[in-house]
Amino acid sequence: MKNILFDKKEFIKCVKDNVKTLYRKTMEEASEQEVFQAVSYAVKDVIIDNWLATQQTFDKEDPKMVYYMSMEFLMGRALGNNLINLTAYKEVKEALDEIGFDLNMIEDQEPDPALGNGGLGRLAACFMDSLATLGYAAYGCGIRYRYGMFKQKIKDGYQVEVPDNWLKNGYPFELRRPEHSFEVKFGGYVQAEPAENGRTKFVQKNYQSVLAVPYDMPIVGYNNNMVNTLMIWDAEPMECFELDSFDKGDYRKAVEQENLARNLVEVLYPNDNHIQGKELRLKQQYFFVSASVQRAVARYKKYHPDIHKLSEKVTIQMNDTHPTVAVAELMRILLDEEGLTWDEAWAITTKTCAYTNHTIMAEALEKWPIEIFSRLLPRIYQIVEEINRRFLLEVEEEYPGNQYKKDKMAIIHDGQVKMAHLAIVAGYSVNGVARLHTEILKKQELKDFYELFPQKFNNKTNGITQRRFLYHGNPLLAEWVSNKIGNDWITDLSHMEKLAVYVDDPKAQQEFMQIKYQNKLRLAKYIQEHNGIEVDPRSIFDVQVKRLHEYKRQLMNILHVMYLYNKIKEHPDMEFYPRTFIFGAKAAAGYKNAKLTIKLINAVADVINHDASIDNKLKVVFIEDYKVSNAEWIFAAADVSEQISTASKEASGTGNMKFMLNGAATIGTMDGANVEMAEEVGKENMFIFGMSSDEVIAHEQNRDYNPMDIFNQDQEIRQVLMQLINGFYSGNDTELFRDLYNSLLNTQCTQFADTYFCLKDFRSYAEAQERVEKAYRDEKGWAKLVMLNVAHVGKFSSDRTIQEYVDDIWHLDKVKVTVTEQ
Ligand code: HBZ
Repeated sequence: MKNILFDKKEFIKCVKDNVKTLYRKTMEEASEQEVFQAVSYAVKDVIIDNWLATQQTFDKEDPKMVYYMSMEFLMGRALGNNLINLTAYKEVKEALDEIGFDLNMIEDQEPDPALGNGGLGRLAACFMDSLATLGYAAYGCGIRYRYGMFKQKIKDGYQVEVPDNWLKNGYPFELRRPEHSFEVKFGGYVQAEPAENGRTKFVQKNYQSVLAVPYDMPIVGYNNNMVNTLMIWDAEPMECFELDSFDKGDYRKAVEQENLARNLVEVLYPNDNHIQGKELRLKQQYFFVSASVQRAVARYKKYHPDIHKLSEKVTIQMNDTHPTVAVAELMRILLDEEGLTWDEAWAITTKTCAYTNHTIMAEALEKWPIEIFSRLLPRIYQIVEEINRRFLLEVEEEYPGNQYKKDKMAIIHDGQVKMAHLAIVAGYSVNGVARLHTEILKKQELKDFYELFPQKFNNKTNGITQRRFLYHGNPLLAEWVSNKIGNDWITDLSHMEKLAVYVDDPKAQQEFMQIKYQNKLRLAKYIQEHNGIEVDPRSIFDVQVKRLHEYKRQLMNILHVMYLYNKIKEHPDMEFYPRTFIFGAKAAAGYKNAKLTIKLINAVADVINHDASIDNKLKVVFIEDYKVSNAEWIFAAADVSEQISTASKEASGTGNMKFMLNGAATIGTMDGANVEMAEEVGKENMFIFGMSSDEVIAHEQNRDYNPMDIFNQDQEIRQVLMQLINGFYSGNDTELFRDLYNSLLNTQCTQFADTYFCLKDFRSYAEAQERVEKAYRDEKGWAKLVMLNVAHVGKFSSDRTIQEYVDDIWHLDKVKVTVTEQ
């Protein structure tokens, strides 16, 4: 397709004009940040025409739309990605080169919009990219947090959290849309009043409210003119205070409303797979959900007279339970504003809302105390109570007299509102994010619900977008792949299969490994600049980057590094292929053991990296502030990908797929999507170790695991553990790592010792690492292995995942956008 939208000369002129009008400067005078802004506005100009055309096509063709509701969208930088998807990256790079600017430098000026924690938020971002690329009408609905995920500094080995003021220079890709603002009400009480139709209507009184104002961000599809919208909501005080007459002139209340608006969207909660249960968090949830549902209904009504057919044009996907109040909010609108009966409203809601579960970790299951819930959302609470009452009648009918079942399945029980139960009862689809995960949901966590509603349950194995994580992040490999098999992989990753014919070709192998080496050089330079550590690009780059969580077992990884160090010290002449262990991870601010693990990794790095006697055989690097932008470089440079969660705990993982796409070999457990990766590439082309999920679950149920047995029998493990409490890595401060030691060996108040089986899996892990080393020594064999991984990565594109959501859950219509120059 000819790129009618991009003209080099015009583009340069536009950039220069932008610098002039935005900053009253010439290009020579402008700062790098100012040039970034000017370039981004020029790119936005190009996008705007497609965006308009897309909206016009929607208005004309009236396709069914998905509203993807998520508390988190971990978008990462937009400039480079937008250029890739506009198929204008090369041209813009050349244009900027001509006037003496380096596109990479300019891209580097963009803050990472980090409105998410980790996997769940990044998945939402990949889904937005795939929806636009596949030509489906979609709105992402989220919150415009003033402060996103904190920036991480490492001081004296400890994590320090620094606020992420990503909006401080203004964000060029967003568009404020005040004409689509909605009021959102909190608190007060509900009054029953007689309605005209003889029924009762419920009116919220004496409430506080804020104005939800959307900011739209363009989501550019790849080479198809399509531009979808991510709408993220800001909160502003209501202009005229909508106070009851009784409250008029109530200054205190007016100030409270202002404060509410300011606090609501102030900051993203930095917890991954963990719920804090803070009142403000529930306010955030209702705030963006209410505004989004109101907008969805308003848009539908603009074009359609019959609200009963809402589900033919609108579907709402709830990204985990965080937006689950959507079901009650939709009921509220249908009952109180549209005047429908309960049965009518319920029939619509249960055809419109669908739920994705992302975790089985108990501490991540959302439960709200009814005190908070009913005080903050009185009408919504009433509706949830009614949903619960009717649902329990259904349970009674199915299991007469079974009080135990009712207690277990109730939406409201023990003084709490259980959001997952609400999502399942009101949703038409419940999906897990990898096959193993979905099976565990069906057989264990959600067994009762699966028994009652088997038709609702389905699996959608996660995926990632190859446009960001290969095309943009690894341009050398992307070009190589295109040279070998053409460009089709960009929009259909299954084409990677065609690389299989090259895996034994010595020339192709050599090219492939040369590219990996170049990427390792690029990362080594980054590490030198950011960490001041010199690493050898010829060593094995062994990488674990992801959120820090005990179940992900960064601790087991670093314990293994300590074990290797002991071995090398004891046997200086043993064969050992040099390795660089690279970590990157943010820990939730209040998560003690996670933060202490970061300190331990840095402490071990400090000792090992300064020990000249080991001849640079081992290096340990902790990359500060792991985020989407540096992740792209890290994946590209990895030889070994650590996916070592305790089996059954990682719902899917998506980093695993990004490494595979970039030609790294996985060392991992049979957990999450690793299982399906092994199925695609063959177990023999991965380094699988550890207990199966069934074994883990059996130990948990039987409570028959005692790590002390291992400590007492395995002298090498014992030595490593003793080094946690003998000051070896802590300048003689024997207490510094005591909590980690205790977590591995002593039963904690609520949890058994070594909850995540680090010691149980240790030997098997160490043995798998020996296999990795042996395999790496065989250069040809290694090249073949990692090339096979790339060739079999096809399934793990988010394009495939989204197509499955469309086919099985959403049933969207494909849209084709044509642009005529306006
Ligand atoms: O969702 C992750 C899973 O751990 C991971 O296995 C999966 O691949 C990914 C995408 O499906 N879950 C999360 O990232 N969860 C959260 O970030 C989270 C954030 C806030 C919460 C609870 C969970 O309150």
